[in-house]
Amino acid sequence: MVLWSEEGVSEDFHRVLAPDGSLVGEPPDLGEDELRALYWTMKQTRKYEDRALRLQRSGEVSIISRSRGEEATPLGACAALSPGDWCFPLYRQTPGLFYWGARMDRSLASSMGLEPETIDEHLPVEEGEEPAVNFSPVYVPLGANLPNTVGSALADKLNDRDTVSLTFVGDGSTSEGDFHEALNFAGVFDVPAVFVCQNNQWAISVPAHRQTASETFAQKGDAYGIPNERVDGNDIFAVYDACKRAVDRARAGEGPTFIECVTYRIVEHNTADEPSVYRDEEQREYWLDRDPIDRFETYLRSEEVIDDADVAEMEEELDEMIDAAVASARSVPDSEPEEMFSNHLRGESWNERHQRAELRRELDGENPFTDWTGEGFQ
Ligand SMILES: Cc1ncc(C[n+]2csc(CCOP(=O)(O)OP(=O)(O)O)c2C)c(N)n1
Ligand SMILES: [Mg+2]
Repeated sequence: MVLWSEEGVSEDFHRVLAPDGSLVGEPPDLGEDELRALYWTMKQTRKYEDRALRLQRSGEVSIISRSRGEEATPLGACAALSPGDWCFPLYRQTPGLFYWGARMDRSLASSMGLEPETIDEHLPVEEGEEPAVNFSPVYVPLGANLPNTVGSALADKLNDRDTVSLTFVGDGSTSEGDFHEALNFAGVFDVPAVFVCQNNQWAISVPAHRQTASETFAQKGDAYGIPNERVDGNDIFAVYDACKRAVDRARAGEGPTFIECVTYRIVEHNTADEPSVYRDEEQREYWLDRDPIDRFETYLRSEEVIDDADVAEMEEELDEMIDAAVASARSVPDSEPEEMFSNHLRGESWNERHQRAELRRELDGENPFTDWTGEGFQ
């Protein structure tokens, strides 16, 4: 069976909520409050990213990668975690961070270059409080999060902790060596990890059918002895259901799972990209009809979980929260340039001292590269 072609992708996958919002499978066991929280987070992310895009266009935000049209994948996966678990996100999982209470003002301030990113940058931690889910800083080097996730899961296993480590990998990033090393290790050591492949069918300008000759991304788990599943990534119920089963398996000591969530990157890769120069925008129309928020909203309305008044109230509240987050982010003072070196390592290294000294010379208007002898850097 050919699942990848220039014509598109097969929709032969686990689906609970059809694109028209009707149920075609068993919905997960979620109460009304949880359903509303998922819907709220989808709306929050979309509004937040729209605002961040405008701020990028006006020069306040440096760069953003939106999750528009893909929200159900990171959200459903992160919602399946429990407090104390670990998550290693990439740059396209904002809904997962917001679900666990990450602050919009801190997120904005870091993309405005006003606050250096630290290990707790995105955590909903107030003074003296334990974090809910432990989020690592957002990874930009593709693939690097995967061995770290396996290390985190192995550490928990060796320490008899029942916490789970979950991470994401883009379709394109499955071509990184780190991906294969991490999955191999995870399979051999049977670690409590969940790998979610957010297959949005594009890696900047490279389509998924040029990325792999495999029929599916899910089947890559077979090579490493890791159970795997392919789901509709725009169906919040299917993603949550598959990830919850995987998280429960990992917590019960039954090892890792690899889940491919099929979605589509309906917008640019990031704000430095222009997709119309390399792809046929007809595909985009097709995927706009499969929007994860529209289908979930149709379902929630049909079940009378939300109505017009609820949606209007949520939108108003979110607009106010985002206005407040922008104002709060703008009030963060510039950080010292040297802070970019902080928080990478525990303690100090020779390289770090060397780089700090170079930067200081540059800021003092001197040529930073004059002294190659190492003198003064001991
Ligand atoms: C090791 C490494 N190589 C190249 C890049 C540049 N880069 C950033 S995103 C990207 C494409 C990633 O595509 P995919 O894994 O499908 O994730 P998506 O952006 O579609 O979510 C590339 C090549 C990088 N960040 N890190
Ligand atoms: Mg991709």
